[in-house]
Amino acid sequence: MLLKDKTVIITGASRGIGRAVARECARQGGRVVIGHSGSAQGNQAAASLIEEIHAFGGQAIDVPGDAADPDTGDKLVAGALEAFGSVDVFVNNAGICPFHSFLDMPRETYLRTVNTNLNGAYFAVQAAANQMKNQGRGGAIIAISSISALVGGGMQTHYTPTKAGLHSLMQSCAIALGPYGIRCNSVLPGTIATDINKDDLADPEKLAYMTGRTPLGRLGEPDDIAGPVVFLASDMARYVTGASLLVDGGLYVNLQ
Ligand code: NAD
Ligand code: RM4
Repeated sequence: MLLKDKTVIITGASRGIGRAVARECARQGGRVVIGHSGSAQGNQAAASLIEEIHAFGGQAIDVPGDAADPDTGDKLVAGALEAFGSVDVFVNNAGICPFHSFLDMPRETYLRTVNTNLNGAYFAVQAAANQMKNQGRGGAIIAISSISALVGGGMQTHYTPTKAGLHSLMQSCAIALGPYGIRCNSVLPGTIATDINKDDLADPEKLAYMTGRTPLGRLGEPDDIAGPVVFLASDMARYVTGASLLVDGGLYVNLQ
């Protein structure tokens, strides 16, 4: 029960990595706030996750809101306070990666990616941090950045800067929020099989290439990310701030 009595907000938590993180946080005793887009699919997926969490005796609510909207962070905090009375952990996970070549990148795709992955995240982190500061007992903020914060992708020129931006945001926020006992860290997943890369990895050559590059010999699963997030959220990581944790099966270091 590493997160007993902690309220944990997770954005983009209805599916993929966010869902696995939310489930594990609830298993660890956290009171979970499931952020999701508010689409019909999102509502349905959030409802099924709440059911799953209730089934093992956990606590969870959902709060819809577009991650790109600067007001969504305030809504998530308000929902957490209304249901559970505090915000102790904030996990910024919502993100998109519509793979596209650089020279003809549509402006709309670039702007939507940056707004969803980084600009909305900035204000959501700010909202959570202000609430943690007012509570006066610290907190933990975790950004789901990526291995792509450190390396490039020819079809990800709009995406990798957002992941580097989140990584950098956590480093700067670790300094800005350290005096309040609020720790800020990022998790850098490698390639995890989810909806975000389903089409990309449908190409058997790409799939074989990504798997072959990974020393542990397989792509990641959403559950592989949950443990590291719980660790950083928990008091076991009480002296860890401004850090980043690669969770990539060894993909990053595999030069030769
Ligand atoms: P996913 O597509 O399964 O999940 C993305 C989540 O973000 C979904 O719940 C989706 O509803 C939500 N989301 C997207 N746009 C949103 C919006 N405008 N408003 C609210 N919610 C929105 O993919 P995933 O792999 O689980 O991705 C989660 C995070 O992990 C992303 O930030 C992604 O960049 C990051 N990541 C993924 C991988 C990977 O290989 N899958 C690797 C590194 C980092
Ligand atoms: C990650 C990484 C993965 C890719 C996903 C979409 O950050 O680049 O390889 O599949 O994004």
